[in-house]
Amino acid sequence: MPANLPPQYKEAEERYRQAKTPPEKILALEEMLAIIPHHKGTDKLIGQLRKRLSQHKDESQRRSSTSRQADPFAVKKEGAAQVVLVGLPNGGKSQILGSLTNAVPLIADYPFTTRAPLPGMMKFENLQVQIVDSPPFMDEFVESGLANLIRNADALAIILDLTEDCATQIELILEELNRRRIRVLKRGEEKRTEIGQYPKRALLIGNKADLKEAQGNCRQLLERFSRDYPVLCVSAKENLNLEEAKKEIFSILDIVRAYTKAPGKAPDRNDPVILHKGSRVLDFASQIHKDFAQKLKFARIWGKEKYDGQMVPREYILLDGDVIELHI
Ligand SMILES: Nc1nc2c(ncn2[C@@H]2O[C@H](COP(=O)(O)OP(=O)(O)OP(=O)(O)O)[C@@H](O)[C@H]2O)c(=O)[nH]1
Ligand SMILES: [Mg+2]
Repeated sequence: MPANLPPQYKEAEERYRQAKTPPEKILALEEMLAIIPHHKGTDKLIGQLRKRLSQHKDESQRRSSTSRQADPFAVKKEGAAQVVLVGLPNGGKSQILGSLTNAVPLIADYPFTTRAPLPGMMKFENLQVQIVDSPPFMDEFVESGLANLIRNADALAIILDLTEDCATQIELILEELNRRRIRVLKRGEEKRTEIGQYPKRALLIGNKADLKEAQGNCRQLLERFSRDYPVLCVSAKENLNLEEAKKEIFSILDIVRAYTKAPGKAPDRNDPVILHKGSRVLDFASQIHKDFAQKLKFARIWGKEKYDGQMVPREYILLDGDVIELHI
């Protein structure tokens, strides 16, 4: 075996050794092939890896025609919402996942590092939001899986590399999304459901703001795009502006948090009822108990726009932070 293989190669090799299913083995082998330096000393090894890869692909195809494999791109939702990170190779998606959540992704300075989605949980105030790192666009191997992952997401964070022109990246990414019938909504645009279309809210995040060459691009990004989309510049590596990013992620989720309260007692602020923006007292009641909406006589509210304890009708539309006392 050639001695001068980079440590990332060894890590990928270890993942390959531990892989249990053909898709996992394929992903690890693809990683190894992407990392391995090409020179005379590695020709033979590359040949062996390629052969093994094609054997696993054959095996995987044979298996999937007989039994259903667990799809690595089907990420089970957890927490209040699922936000998928999308972008071009090397923008820092994995670094952002690593900085915002408890997940430990592979981060590296070569493109196409990430080959399969990886979820992590981000704490924001009293909520947990699932953030999912994804392989970059332009990776043919992940084509249909990636599209389905994004279509299924509650919202997107589009990660841009501030060391390069952002308008070009945005144009490319939006085009790739449109091609897959995923449309990024502009500020204030309603999320109307249309068959076969996938409208998504998205936050544009310019990353690597710690670098000198990022300054001009960050300014341009904010100037040109903040009218149409929520935008901000961060450094995932140096922890710049990440708290702001969490806030912005929450705000594109169109979520309101409301709290239950028993008469004469204080609400439990650690345990929000999570509802879509536009939900009514009625919807809140039926989340607490399926019979409550029907039985509800009246409700009292403690909130930003009401007097404490004011009675509100069943159709009252909730705001984030409202505390509700249900009377049945
Ligand atoms: N200076 C600086 N470098 C960063 C920052 N975020 C990521 N990087 C570097 O950029 C490179 C790519 O980071 P990744 O997180 O692997 O990028 P990615 O978008 O996941 O890449 P792919 O998986 O290939 O699509 C790595 O060398 C990171 O160390 C940042 O905020 N500042
Ligand atoms: Mg990555």
